[in-house]
Amino acid sequence: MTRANNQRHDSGAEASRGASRGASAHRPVAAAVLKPLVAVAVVLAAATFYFGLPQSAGAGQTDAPKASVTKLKVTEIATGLANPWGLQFLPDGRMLVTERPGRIRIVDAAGKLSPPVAGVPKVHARGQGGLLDIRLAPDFATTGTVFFSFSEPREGGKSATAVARARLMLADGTDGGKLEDLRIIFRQQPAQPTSHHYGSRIVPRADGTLFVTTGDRGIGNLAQDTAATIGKVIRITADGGVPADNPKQPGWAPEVWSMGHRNIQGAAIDSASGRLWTVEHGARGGDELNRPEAGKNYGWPVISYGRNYNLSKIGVGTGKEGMEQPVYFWDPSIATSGLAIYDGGLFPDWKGNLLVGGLAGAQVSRLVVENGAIAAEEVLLEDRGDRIRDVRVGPDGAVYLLVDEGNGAILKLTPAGR
Ligand SMILES: [Ca+2]
Repeated sequence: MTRANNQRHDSGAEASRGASRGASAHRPVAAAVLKPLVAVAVVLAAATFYFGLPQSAGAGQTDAPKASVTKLKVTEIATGLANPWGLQFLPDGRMLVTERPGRIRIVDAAGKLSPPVAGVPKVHARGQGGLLDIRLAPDFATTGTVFFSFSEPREGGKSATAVARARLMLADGTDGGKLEDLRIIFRQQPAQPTSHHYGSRIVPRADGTLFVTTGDRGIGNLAQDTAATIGKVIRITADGGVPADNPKQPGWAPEVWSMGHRNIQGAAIDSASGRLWTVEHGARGGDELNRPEAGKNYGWPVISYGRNYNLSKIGVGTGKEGMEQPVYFWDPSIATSGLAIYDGGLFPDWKGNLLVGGLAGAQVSRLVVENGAIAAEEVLLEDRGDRIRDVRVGPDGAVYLLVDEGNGAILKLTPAGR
């Protein structure tokens, strides 16, 4: 999302000022109340500018020391993809790539695009909506099962995030293959008239269940509505059921794993620890890295390090009892997108590092994790101006990136000289 979009879509703070859920995100506040609030906010913002971050930002929670510089070779291996969103390697080395308008392509090592895979359902391809992430099931080799997320058209022009599973029938040659036995296994509730903040990433776990990340649909308070599957991390079985060990807090929708998220477009499991990491778009200066745990509340829109675009405070500030702090946040925002945890062999120094794509930031942020905190950061590719939508580690250990444009591309990162 661009900074302009961020601005247009930032309705969380308004919704948090005592407004009733979902109904009054844009309710005007009486000028008599607003003026002193704005004045206080401007003073606070100025104080922050001069005296640094609010005290509750822990050491290493933002602006980490610079990591060592990596000399990279960047190769454009495919072009002609329309707003590519999710990338997944097939066992044969080819790539499945979603295009947001509603197509899945198979891309070979030479960068050749297949015709669209047949059988993709109709998607709500408006605003930030459309076809989103795609993942292979852990048993893909024997079942051909794939999962994909999309903005599903609902009644009355509304839409919501959904996840489908299907069997991918791969044909020989240049044919794109087709999806069979398609079933929707997750339907976000309730549907909304907006066309933004859909999330979403799918992360299959070794136990056969899936994490699905969602967004707040631009209505921040729904992220705190425990019955809504909006602004949440969701965990479901491969058939769409509820895993027996989901947190199931009182009043929570049974699929909810964690709550209080704004718009999670990056998620990955660290194979060493088995822990889930996510990145989410914040408001201005509030993009977050989290490690969501079962049954916890990550605070949006009650707490945030971001500010509204008029610099006023969001919710109650940066911290509150019972709400989790982000592991790390970006100020200024980079508009976080895909997340990968490096586990390849081509960059031995990157083992276990988090690689976070940035859209508006037009970069990849390499984060060095030590004892669960961020010890150092390197900004990669900041001289190119590419909006990075997804980040994947290939079977060859190279890092593959999707560039979000109407004529989008796949980039491959390898060490310089290799
Ligand atoms: Ca948060």
